[in-house]
Amino acid sequence: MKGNSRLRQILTPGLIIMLALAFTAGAQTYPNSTFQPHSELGRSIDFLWNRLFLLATIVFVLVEGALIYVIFRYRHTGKETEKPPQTHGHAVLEVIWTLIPALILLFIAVPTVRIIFQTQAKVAAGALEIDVIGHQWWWEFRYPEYNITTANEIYIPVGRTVNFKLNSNDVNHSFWTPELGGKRDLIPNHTNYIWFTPDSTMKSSVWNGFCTEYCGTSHGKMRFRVFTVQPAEFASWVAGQQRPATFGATAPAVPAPASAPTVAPPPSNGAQLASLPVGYTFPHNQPEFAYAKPNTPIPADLNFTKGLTGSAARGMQVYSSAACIGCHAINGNPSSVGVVGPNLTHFGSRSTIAAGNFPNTPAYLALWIKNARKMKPGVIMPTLGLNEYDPQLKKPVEKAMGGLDDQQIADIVAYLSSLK
Ligand code: HEC
Ligand SMILES: [Cu+2]
Repeated sequence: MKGNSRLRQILTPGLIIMLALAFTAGAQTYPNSTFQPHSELGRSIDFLWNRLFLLATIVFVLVEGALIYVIFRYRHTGKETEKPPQTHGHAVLEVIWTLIPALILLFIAVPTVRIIFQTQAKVAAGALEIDVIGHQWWWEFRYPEYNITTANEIYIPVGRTVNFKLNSNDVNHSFWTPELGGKRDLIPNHTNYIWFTPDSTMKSSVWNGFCTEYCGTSHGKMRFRVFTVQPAEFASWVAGQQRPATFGATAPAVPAPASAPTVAPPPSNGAQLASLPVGYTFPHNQPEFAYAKPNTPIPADLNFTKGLTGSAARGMQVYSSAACIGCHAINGNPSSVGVVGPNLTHFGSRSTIAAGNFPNTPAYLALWIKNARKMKPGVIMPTLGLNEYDPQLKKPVEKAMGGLDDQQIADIVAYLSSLK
């Protein structure tokens, strides 16, 4: 009797917690969840997971149930008068407990092997190829079919199979978009592929992507975004990306012409920045899912002069004679042909800075250019703000090292933001 009520004491709350978990699990959509897949690849893996989980649950309940039953049913009561019958070898039992695991393994192995072959198969003809190149700690994306190079954000049309060709520029990385499918490693000197088809019934959406293979200091900040858009939206995005940079292929004279676009002055300090509304929407003015917004704090000691207005025309001059051009390419700006950092040709059309870490607004961009190494530890991009402390060189940036004052940075911000 005493044993039974103690059992109830343990089981009742346990059951309530399990039921509560089961109900809440279905009640909400979680960011970065693999349980609502939006491609055939995601669904295959989800199916396999469900199958294994179901079988494992059945085994668990049967085994633990039998165990608990036997423990209580045959517990030592002190009233036993003689030893129970002793069994040595039991052919039927032996056969049963060999057969059951064999059957379970069969139920696991058949779909597993089938899905391994399915997910490793070569992609069908007609897929959209996207070359993915991992860098510490950002993503380069190339569309050979359209001759486009971009970074950290991919656009793919719903309903068309995409074949990602995975390579790395430095160390191992891994490509993963939890809600669409994945993951697969990017290995130096070795090409991997992963392909899937975003569901054709999907409305235009944005998904988070991650590096899931530790690759150094800022591995956790190596994110990307996938925009699944309608075919017509994709076509217009492609057309936009194929054009050279929209702002001034030839450098205009300083001071800037009246028509030069300007940006609102970046605010003065981190606290103010954090409270700014995140000023971008996508796709095409549809609000984004809240969870796809970057949420990376700004270093508290990184400030920017109040009330500056940038000039894109001046900014192009400053940019084109600064260190930037050695690392960044802007198609249409003949002096900017570097390949160390992300291609900036259409930087103004991206929603984030620095591999999904900060919203692409003038305020964040100004701080990024001023001290990228404070915003994202370890990056190759140097600290460029005059008198800013470079955490890697462990000294402040001087004029002779190419240090830029806040007005020059505001001008570059105006220039880069105009590159839609
Ligand atoms: C030594 C090479 C180097 C120099 C010089 C350099 N950058 Fe960078 N830049 C990088 C790298 C690498 C990244 C990617 C960092 C990351 O996200 O991890 C980057 C990222 C950026 C980004 C974010 C791009 C994106 O899509 O997320 C911008 C904007 C940028 N740099 C602007 C500039 C400007 C403006 C200058 C000059 C004032 C400059 N960079 C100088 C290497 C460089
Ligand atoms: Cu990584």
